[in-house]
Order: sequence, then C-alpha cells, then structure tokens
Amino acid sequence: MESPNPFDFYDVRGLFSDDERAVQDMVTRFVDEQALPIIADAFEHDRFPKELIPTIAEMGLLGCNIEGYDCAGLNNVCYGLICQELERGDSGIRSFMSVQNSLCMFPIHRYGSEEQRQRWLPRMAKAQVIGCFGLTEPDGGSDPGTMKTHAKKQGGDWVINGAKMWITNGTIADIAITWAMTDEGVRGFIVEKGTPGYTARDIKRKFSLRASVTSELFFDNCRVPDSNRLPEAHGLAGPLSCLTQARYGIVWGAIGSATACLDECLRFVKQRTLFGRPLSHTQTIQRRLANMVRRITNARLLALQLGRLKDAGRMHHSHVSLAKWNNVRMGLDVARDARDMLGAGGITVEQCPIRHMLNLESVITYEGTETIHELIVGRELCDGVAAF
Ligand code: TGC
Ligand code: FAD
Repeated sequence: MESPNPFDFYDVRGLFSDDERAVQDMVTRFVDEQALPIIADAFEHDRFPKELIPTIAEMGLLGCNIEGYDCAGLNNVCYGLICQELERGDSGIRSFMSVQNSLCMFPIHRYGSEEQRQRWLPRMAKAQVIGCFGLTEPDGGSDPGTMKTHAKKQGGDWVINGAKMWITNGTIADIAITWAMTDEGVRGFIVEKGTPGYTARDIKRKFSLRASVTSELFFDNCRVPDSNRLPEAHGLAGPLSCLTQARYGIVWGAIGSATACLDECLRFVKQRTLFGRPLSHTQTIQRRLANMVRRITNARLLALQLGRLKDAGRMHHSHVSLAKWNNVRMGLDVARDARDMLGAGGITVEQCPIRHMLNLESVITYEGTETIHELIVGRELCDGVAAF
C-alpha cells in the first residue's frame, strides 16, 4: 500500500467530486504559476498584487457560488477549495476574494432588489466593480450592534454620518456595503465611490496582511438615494449573515496556509544536517511534524463536513464559529511551529511560515475574534445565554 500523502493524510480529496477536484486543480495551478512567484515581494513591500485580479475573475472565482448574473454557480465545497488554494498563496489574496464574494456580492444577491442585482453582480463577477464591507468601527468591532454610524432619512435619500475602520479593499473599492443604524435599526447601503461626503484612506504600517489593502472609511453627510439601500436587510442579522459566509471561507483558507508551512518545513528538515544526521531523523522534529499533520487532517475533515452541511442547507452559524476557531488556531499554531523549525532562516520573507504566521494574526482577529467564536459556541451549549 502507498504511503499517505503528508499534505492530505486521510485522502480527503478522494471524497470530492470530479468537478470539485477540477476547480481545485485550476486554482492550484494559478497559485503556483502566478501568485507564489510574486507574493513574498508584494508582502515585503506592503503591496496588494492587483495584477492577479483579472485572472481571478477570468477563472470565475468572483461570486462563484451565486447562481445566475454571470456567476459560476458552484457549490460551497468548491468555494471552500478555492479559498484553501488562494490562502496557500497568501491570506491577502483569499481576503480579496472573500470580501468580494461573501461580504459584497452575497448581500446584494440576498438582500438587494432585482435591479441592484442586475446592476452590480455581473460587473462584480468580472471584477469591473470591486466592493468592500464596512461594519467595524474605531470604537470596537466585536459588538457591531452598538455601531455609531447612522443613517437618517431625508426625503427620498439617506444621509450617512460616521466612520468604519479596518476595511479590506477599502481604497480600491468602487462600492462600499455600509451598515448603519437608523431609527428602525441596522440597515445596509451601497455607497458608491465618488459620492460626496464619502472618503477612504489606507491604514499603513501593518505587520500583517501586508499584501492586502486595509482602510478607514469616512461618511460626512454622505447622501445616498433610497434605491441604494438593500431593501431586504433588516437588523443586525443582515450583516451577521454575511459574516457567516466569509467565516466559512476562512475555515478552508487556514488549511491552505498551514499546508504551505508544512511543505516548507518538511523540505528544510530533510536537507538540514545537524549533529551528524538530518534534522528530520530526530525524535522531537518528527513529533512536531506528526502533530502538524494531525491538526491539518482534523481541519480538513471538519471543513469538508461543514461544506456538505452548507450545501445541504443544514449549516448553523455556530457550526461555522467552531470551525473558524479550530482551523485558524490550527493554522496559526502550525505556522509558528514551522517558523521555529526553520531556525534563523525562518524569520525572513524568503520562507513562507513567518508571512503566514503574521497574516493569521489578522485572520484570528477578523471575522470574529477567537474569543467571540468560543462564546458563540458556549452560548449554543448553555440555553442561548450570551456571555459576551
Ligand atoms: P445577536 O443577538 O446574537 O444576533 C442578532 C441577530 O442576528 C442573528 N445572528 C446571525 N444570523 C446569521 N449569521 C450569524 N452568524 C448570526 N449571528 C447572529 C441572530 O439570530 C439575531 O437575529 P434576530 O432575527 O433574532 O434579530 O447579536 P449580538 O449583538 O448579541 O452579537 C452577537 C455577536 C457577538 C456574536 C456578534 O456581534 C458578532 O459576531 N461579533 C463579531 C463581529 C465580527 O465578526 N465582525 C467582523 C467584521 S467583517 C470582517 O472582519 C471582514 S475581514 C474580511 C477579510 O479580509 O477576509
Ligand atoms: P475589539 O472588539 O475591541 O476586541 C478587543 C479584544 O477584546 C479581543 O481580544 C476580543 O476577543 C476581546 N473581547 C471582545 N469582547 C469580549 C468579551 N465579551 N469577553 C472577553 N473578551 C472580549 N471589519 C469590517 O467590517 N470589514 C472588513 O473588511 C474588515 N477587514 C479587516 C482586515 C484586517 C486586516 C483586520 C485586522 C480587521 C478587519 N476588520 C474588518 C475588523 C475586524 O472584524 C475586527 O478587528 C474584529 O471584529 C475585532 O474588533 P476590534 O479589532 O475592534 O477588537
């Protein structure tokens, strides 16, 4: 019998359909041929590699799990595999795609009018329109129900005032899905670039997600027509349901980061000779490698079952919380351990673990911090009593 594949120890890929494998292979090739050759340099120079966008769009990855509107209509397992492969390249590339798909196209599709869908989705699928999602505010992101940004109805328009912070794609976005408090509760608005009173500014000096644009958004008497309000979004459940979609992608993405780190680490310990033998022949290193593979294997199985539940319409948002918490923690621990096993060389951008490790420090914070996800699962176990 063949030895197991270290990167997919239980042959989880064998559980995918031919179509799912074909989608994965296409994105694997893209990452190997186009993303990996440029990503370390982009990260080092704090630059989002925009040049990858046209191919991401040509491959049909934007809005890939939406039916119609020039979108690919893939299932959610495919969407997960796309996130996994993109994040094997870099969390920044996956973030770009997550925001466009889960946080911008999803709410327009789910909560928008038919006119809004026709207007925006086909162009977003082709990357002719880029989106960002403004929920978090400077005063705290974990509790968006207390947002200060507000929108006031004036005639047929809404006037938005406030600020959003830590917004992926902010300055490159043509539209901002903006969540604001109104007299009737939380509502979502499509704010178009160039609208008077709306500005965006990049956040600089990040040590994490350097190959990604992160911005602040400002709304100063920004007037948008009622036709730019998402008519079906009522209350906090609107934005939170978008987070469920994006968190689902992260569950898979973290596996990609961890696999990239394992790959780099395995190659290194097999060629590094210390104390007269390859590093890979020492007991401690083998235990650490085995531990990485154990964690990655668990995460793969968790992600696949989550994807199958989602495709069957049986996924609860607390399922996603458990998996986001588990898989991102797994990714971060694997990346840190890989970084250590590479010795001093592991602190440079030449080897990927430190880049993934730094990125995952954001991933474990955004889309709900680890603590928030623990508390979401805890609430589910304790009769719905929230301990936030
Ligand atoms: P709570 O009372 O729990 O919920 C209010 C209403 O929403 C419903 N709900 C959800 N619906 C769908 N999906 C979910 N995940 C949901 N969670 C809750 C809930 O049933 C209720 O509905 P209804 O009809 O009864 O009104 O609200 P709460 O204020 O107690 O807050 C709960 C908490 C803490 C879990 C929530 O605020 C939270 O998730 N906080 C974390 C915030 C967060 O994750 N922010 C992320 C911002 S976006 C981002 O980080 C993008 S990074 C992108 C990238 O670059 O990849
Ligand atoms: P806070 O909410 O202030 O939390 C601080 C600490 O307190 C955390 O450790 C948290 O776990 C802990 N904590 C909070 N509540 C409790 C509690 N009840 N009990 C115990 N501990 C608690 N947001 C968007 O809207 N759109 C985006 O596109 C976006 N992109 C991002 C990109 C990057 C690179 C980053 C880093 C963030 C991004 N975010 C985005 C924001 C992200 O969602 C928030 O950072 C996150 O929700 C946490 O909010 P906060 O940073 O304000 O931390």
